[in-house]
Amino acid sequence: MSKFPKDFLWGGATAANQYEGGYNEGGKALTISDVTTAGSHTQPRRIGWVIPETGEKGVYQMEFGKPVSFPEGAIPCVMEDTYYPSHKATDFYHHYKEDIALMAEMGFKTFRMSIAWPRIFPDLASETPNEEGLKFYENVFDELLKYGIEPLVTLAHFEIPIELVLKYGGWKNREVIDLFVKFSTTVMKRFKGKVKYYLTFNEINMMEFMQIGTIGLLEVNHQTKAQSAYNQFMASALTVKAAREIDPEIKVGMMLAYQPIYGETCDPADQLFALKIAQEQFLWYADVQVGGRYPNFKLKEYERNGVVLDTREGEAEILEKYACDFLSFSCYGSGVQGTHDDGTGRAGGNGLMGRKNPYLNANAWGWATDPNCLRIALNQLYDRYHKPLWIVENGIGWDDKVEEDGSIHDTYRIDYLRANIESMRDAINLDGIPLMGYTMWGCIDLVSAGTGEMKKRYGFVYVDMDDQGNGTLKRSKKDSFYYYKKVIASQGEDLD
Ligand code: BGP
Repeated sequence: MSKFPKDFLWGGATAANQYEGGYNEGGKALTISDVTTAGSHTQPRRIGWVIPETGEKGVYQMEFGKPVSFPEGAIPCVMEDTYYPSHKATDFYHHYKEDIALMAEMGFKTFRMSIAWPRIFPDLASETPNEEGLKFYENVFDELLKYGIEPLVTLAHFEIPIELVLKYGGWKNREVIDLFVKFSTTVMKRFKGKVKYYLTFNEINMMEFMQIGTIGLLEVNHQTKAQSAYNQFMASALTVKAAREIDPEIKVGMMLAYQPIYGETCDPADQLFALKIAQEQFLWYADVQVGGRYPNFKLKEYERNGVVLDTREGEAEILEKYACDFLSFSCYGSGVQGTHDDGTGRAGGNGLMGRKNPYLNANAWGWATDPNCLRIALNQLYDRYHKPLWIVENGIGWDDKVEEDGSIHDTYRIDYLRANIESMRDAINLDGIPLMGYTMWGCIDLVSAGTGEMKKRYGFVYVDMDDQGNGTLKRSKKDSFYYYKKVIASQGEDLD
C-alpha cells in the first residue's frame, strides 16, 4: 500500500484558551473564554453579565446556533464562586517542556497551537507588545525546534479579548482590522525563521453558529455579522501581505470548519437544501479567503437582507491579491440535511450537523464517525479551490477510563484514527490531492470548546483533571499514543 509523502506533516493540534492556562500570568489580559463557565452535553456554557448603570446581573446561555443577544447595556463579567475551565486549562503554560517531549516521542513533525492575542497585546491599542508574552511563545518554539517539530500557529483561535468587546464593540468595528494586523505583524517579525506556517482565524465560519467567542458581538444581526466577516477577511488578507513582506518563506492558511453535507434523500428538494447549507455555512468563507472574491449567491443574500458592507477603495483588489496560500480545515464528520423530518433526530457536531445518519455510529455527544468524510471533503475542497490542503483538526471525544494499573485502552480512538487515515491516504494516492499534513485535535487532553468539560477527551496523552478542575495534571500515555507513534514511524503504512 502506498505511503504518505515523505514531507507529510504528522502532528497534533491545540488552542491556547483550551490548553494553555496561566490566564492571568505573564501580563495576559482577559478574554471571553476566561468568563465562560463549564457546561455539559445537556447544559450550555454560560457567561455572567452585569448592567453597570443599574447593577442588574444575569446569566447568558451559549446555545449553539442561536444568535447571541445580551440585554441592552449588559457587559460580560466574572461571577463569584464559579469554575472557569480556561483559567488553568491543562496547563501547557507550565508543562510545555514535558508535553513537547511527549510529542517528540510520538514522532510529531508539526504541532498546531495558538497564540493568545491579549498575552502579546494586553492593551490592544498599545504600540509596545508585552515582552513576557512574546518570550513565553519563543521558548515554546525553541523547544519544538529542538526536536525538529515545525510549529503551526493559529493567530486567533476563539480568542476574543474582553477589551475588544467593551471598547471596540467586537469585530464589526473596522478599527479592529488594524489592531489585528499590528498583532499578526509583531508576531511574524519576532518569530521570523522559527515559524513558517500560520493560520489566521480558526474555523472562521464558526461565526455562523456562535458569535460572542468568534467575533465578539453582544448582539447580532445580518449587518453586524456581515461586517465582522468582512473585517476578518481584510485582516487575513493584510496578514498575508505582511507575511510576504516579512519573509517569503512564510505560508498563511485559512481555517474552515468543514463537513461534507449529504442530502437526506434523493428528493431534489433535499439536494438543493443540502447545497445551500454547504454554500451558506461553509464554502462562501473559503470562496473569499482562498478564492479571493465574494460569490454571487452571497451578494444576492446581502441584497435581500439589506446588508451594505462598509468598504474602502482598493480593498477588493487586496482580498484577491492576498488570498491565503493554503486551505486548512477541521473535519470531524459529515452532516445530513433535508426537508423531510423522518423522526431520526438531530446529530451532534461542530456545526449544524442536521439529522442523525442511520449508517454511522456516534460517541456519547452524538458526534458520528464517518470513515469517508476526509476523502470526500478533500476532493470537494480541492476541486473547488485547487490550493494545497491541510487537515488541522480531526478526532474523537471520549470519556476515557483509567484502569487500576494506570493504563488507558482507547481502542475506539485507534479505530477512528485508522479509518480517517485510510480515507486521507486514498485521497492522496487514488485522487492525487496535495495534502500537506494532518494534526489530530487535542493531542494532549484539553478542555472541550463546546461543553467546557474535561471528560470529552481527544488526546493520545491523558491529563489527570476532572470537570471541576480537580486533579494532579499528571500526563499518562494512552494506547493510541503507541499507535500514532507507529503510524508516523511507518509513514502511514502500518495501520493495523
Ligand atoms: C472545533 C474547535 C476546537 C475544538 C474542536 C472539538 O470546532 O476548533 O477548538 O474544541 O472543535 O470540539 P469540542 O471541544 O466541543 O469537542
